Amino acid sequence: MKRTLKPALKCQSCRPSPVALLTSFALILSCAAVRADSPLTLWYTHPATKWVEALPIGNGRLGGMVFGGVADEHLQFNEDTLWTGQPHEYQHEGAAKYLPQIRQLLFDGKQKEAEDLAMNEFMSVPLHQKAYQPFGDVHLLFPSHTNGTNYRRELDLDSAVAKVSYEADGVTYERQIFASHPDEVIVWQIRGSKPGRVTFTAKMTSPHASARTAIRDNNELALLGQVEQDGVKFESHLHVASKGGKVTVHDDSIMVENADSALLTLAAATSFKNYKDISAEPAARCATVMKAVAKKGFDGLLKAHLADYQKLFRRVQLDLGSTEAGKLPTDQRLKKVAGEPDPQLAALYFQFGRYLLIASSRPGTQPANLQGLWNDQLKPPWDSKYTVNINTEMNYWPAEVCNLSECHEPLFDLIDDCAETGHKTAQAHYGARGWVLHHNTDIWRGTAPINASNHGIWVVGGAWLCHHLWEHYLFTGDKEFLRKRGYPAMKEAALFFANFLVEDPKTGRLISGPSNSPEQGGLVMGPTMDHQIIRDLFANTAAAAAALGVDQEFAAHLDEMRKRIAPNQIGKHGQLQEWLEDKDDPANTHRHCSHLWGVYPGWEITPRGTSELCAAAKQSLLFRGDGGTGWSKAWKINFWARFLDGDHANKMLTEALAGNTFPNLLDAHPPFQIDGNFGGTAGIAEMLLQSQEVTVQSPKSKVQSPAAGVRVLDLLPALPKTWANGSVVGLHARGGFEVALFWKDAKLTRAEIRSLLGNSCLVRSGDQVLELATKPGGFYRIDGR
Ligand code: FUC
Repeated sequence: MKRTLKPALKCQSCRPSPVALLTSFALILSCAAVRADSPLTLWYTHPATKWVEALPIGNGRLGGMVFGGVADEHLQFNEDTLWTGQPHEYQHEGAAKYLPQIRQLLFDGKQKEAEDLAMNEFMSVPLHQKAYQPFGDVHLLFPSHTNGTNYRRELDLDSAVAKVSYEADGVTYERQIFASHPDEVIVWQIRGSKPGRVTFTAKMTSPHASARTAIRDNNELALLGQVEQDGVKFESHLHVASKGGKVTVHDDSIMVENADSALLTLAAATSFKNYKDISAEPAARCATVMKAVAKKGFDGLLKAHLADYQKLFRRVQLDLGSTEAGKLPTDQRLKKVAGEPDPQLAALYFQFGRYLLIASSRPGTQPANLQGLWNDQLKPPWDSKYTVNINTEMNYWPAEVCNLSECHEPLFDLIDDCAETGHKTAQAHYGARGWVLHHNTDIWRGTAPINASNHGIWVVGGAWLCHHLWEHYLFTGDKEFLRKRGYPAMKEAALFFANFLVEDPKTGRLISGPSNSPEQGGLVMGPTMDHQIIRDLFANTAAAAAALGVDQEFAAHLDEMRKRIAPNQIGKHGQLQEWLEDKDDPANTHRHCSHLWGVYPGWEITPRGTSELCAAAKQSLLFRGDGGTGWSKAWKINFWARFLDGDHANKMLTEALAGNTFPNLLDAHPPFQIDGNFGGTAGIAEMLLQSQEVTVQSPKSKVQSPAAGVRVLDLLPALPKTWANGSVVGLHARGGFEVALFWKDAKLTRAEIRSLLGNSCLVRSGDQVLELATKPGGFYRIDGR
């Protein structure tokens, strides 16, 4: 049965849209108390016994993991600028001298010799980058609370407040904790149901050998140290105020006796100013923060926190129905998901990803690293740094589509920094203009190739990050951003590749190299992924130049070069070739599927526009299989969504939940790595709304470059059978649209589209299309039948 879509409401800019009404409704509610129970709550009937069971809180810069112990409550905390090392330039001066030789060895089929030469002469100095660090721990000791009953521990995503409650000695105790972005502190309230029964000792410790505590005044204790000699200094202040009772500060602890309630505020700071300067005074930074919050009290702090957080979080609502399993504690529910569909858990997981992005990435903070900003180890896995051959980018996949555009900003700051350091690397390693970033960076913004030549020499990290600059512009239409930040970095990255690409002696095509297809097949010339990313960079840079009315000749040059880059090829197994040569191993089930970049996050391979290549890409994914780490499965959700196969996307999501998720819903690579959470959230959005395609004239015309033409909004493109009824409100689409969708029995019943920029769009639902000319602020309602 065909469905008709027709505009039921024409543009009425004076008429408030339901989307706008929802926003004001959210604002009205923003001061309400924390809800006791909701589908947006992670909850448990016992304290965390391991770090990966504790509940994460964060304000973008400070992060905490709340264990919820009864007699020993533990908060492990982080600050996002605490790293090993100090300002340092990593480029290997003189490396460029060896570039022609490395390339020639590769052209001659001497890979081992090329890798050896590169390992000796071409790598970062030093060979490895630095590590993100834990900061400290706060323990609240309640020695008499040995028998806690009626225990509950929860994290409410709607308020970003974690809560622990239990009964002991005839008193109900309740602790609430949150990380406030506006006030820059972690706030903790401890209450007892009877007066005078709150008695505990707060202790501060840190895994750093240099750390010590110091009394600041009658209510405040400091924890301070330095990561390494000449390294980053750190300090945190813990302030305790009580209602009733007595507070005394000792050398390493604060005692609260017989109070009605206690309010703890924790500030933390380091000496890091920027990647070139670590001369700040952490003590002064903490003191400033503490002074500003001194008189606010718990209610004042909570009110400011809710107003700030809910303004972001409540922009998007997702309802996939309720399930029986939804009545269970989160850890028990996770155990069931493999055998019993739980769409409501998918909705919770989706919102948890949005929560984590708000908690780990705010304007002015560091971007989310491999663990967001949560880390308890001095030597975390992969140093908890920024791996840019998938992981860092995946962290930001949900930012625009899930209506958290501001949370994208820290990534743009990182790009600005890497464009500076990467300029030096481009010169030292390639004798090239522009900037280059290899497969990792750290807080010192290293851009040179690290670890080993077989995978460290991968040249398109910066180019991939530039895709995010263009995406930000496509979603927001922010020309000022494009002019001042997006285009300059894109242009310089494109300049690098305009210098770097070489002619393949066999085909005469332009190819990238030396480089590699991440973690597959070692150092090579011409990996498919590189070419997809460079084509994307060239196309987007040329489109940006056109949008800004600048650099016409340069843009034309990029267009010319783009057409000469080695194309995607279909190999003998019907697969999309990972390399120039047809040498893919169909039995390879490795987690990396890099040559499918052009399917997602790129868009040069689409089911409707390039169907043969798309079939080959799908074949490649089928060969790789459904296994993998958390991030790998998350990427596969997005691939299958782009292949318009909702059931397979949901299979990947379910397997990620069942096999790659810790009890606290954080991604289990394993070990914990946050990218899978963000990739999963983006994947769920991708199943419900896609907007990567642009058509030029009629709906039947082939998909062209997304730089110009009419944006296609694909509604419910990959809805799984088990999500038959539901709604989503507040997703964003490229071209500047806010979208709400409602469906029943797997059929779209209503779509509401708010045009933010006044662009036209083509709305597609199944095989039905409708062209919509919009005005800025216009609201359009479409009924599906
Ligand atoms: C690469 C991946 C791993 C992990 C690490 C940070 O080594 O293959 O799975 O994500 O980066």
